[in-house]
Amino acid sequence: MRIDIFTIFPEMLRDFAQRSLLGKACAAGLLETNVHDLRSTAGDPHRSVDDSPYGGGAGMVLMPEPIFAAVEEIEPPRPLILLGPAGRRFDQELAQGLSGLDGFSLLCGRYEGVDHRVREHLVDEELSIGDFVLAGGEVAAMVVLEAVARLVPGVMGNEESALDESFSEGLLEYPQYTRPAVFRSWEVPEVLVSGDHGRIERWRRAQSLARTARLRPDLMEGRGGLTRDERALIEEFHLE
Ligand code: JCQ
Repeated sequence: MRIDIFTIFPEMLRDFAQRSLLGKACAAGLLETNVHDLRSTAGDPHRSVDDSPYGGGAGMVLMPEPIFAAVEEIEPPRPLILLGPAGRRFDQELAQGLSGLDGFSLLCGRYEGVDHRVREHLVDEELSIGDFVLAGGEVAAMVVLEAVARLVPGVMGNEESALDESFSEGLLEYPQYTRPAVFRSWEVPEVLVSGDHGRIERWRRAQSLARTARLRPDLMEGRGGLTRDERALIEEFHLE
């Protein structure tokens, strides 16, 4: 998979893409990330990428020329996605969709915004990572990059873990524990040290269901609520 990123802070994204899981995926040839500096296509000696808004007002707007020039020079993989608060909300389903493509590209907006002609005539889609305003789209691009890359076949060490995780099913994870079995007098639940794998599976399922119903009723609603069997499972472990 190839992912191209356009930004005025290329070092931020290059550094991020080289680390941890992403770095390993790139080194293994499963993923190619190309980070492009929007300043390199600025037309003036000062490498300007922003200017004040027509009609007045505070702040600066990213100019169209350097962005169009950078994108047209490379013809990066499509869709070209603009990260910004006006976009469709990025979620696990969108991450799944993007992970199935041969590639896509990310454009990081900055300042008070991007010249609207970029949105109308260059970009394919705008995505938002949530209802808050960032100084720029770089952190949002990192979020998309990481969420998608870990779903690309072969990227995660354990092939099961990316899909097995309950979020793809609309559920929260069950509680996890590791050694020691007793920490400051707090014990690991007995079922997890019982060796009864059928009961462990049912306990985990019951925990995921009960935690989702209690902590994320919106997610529970999204999957159509609890079935009779699921309610019974929760009761079996006294989780209500
Ligand atoms: C991304 N949620 C919030 C800020 C304008 C495209 O234009 C702009 C982009 C940004 C940076 O992105 C965000 C964001 N998801 O603020 C202003």
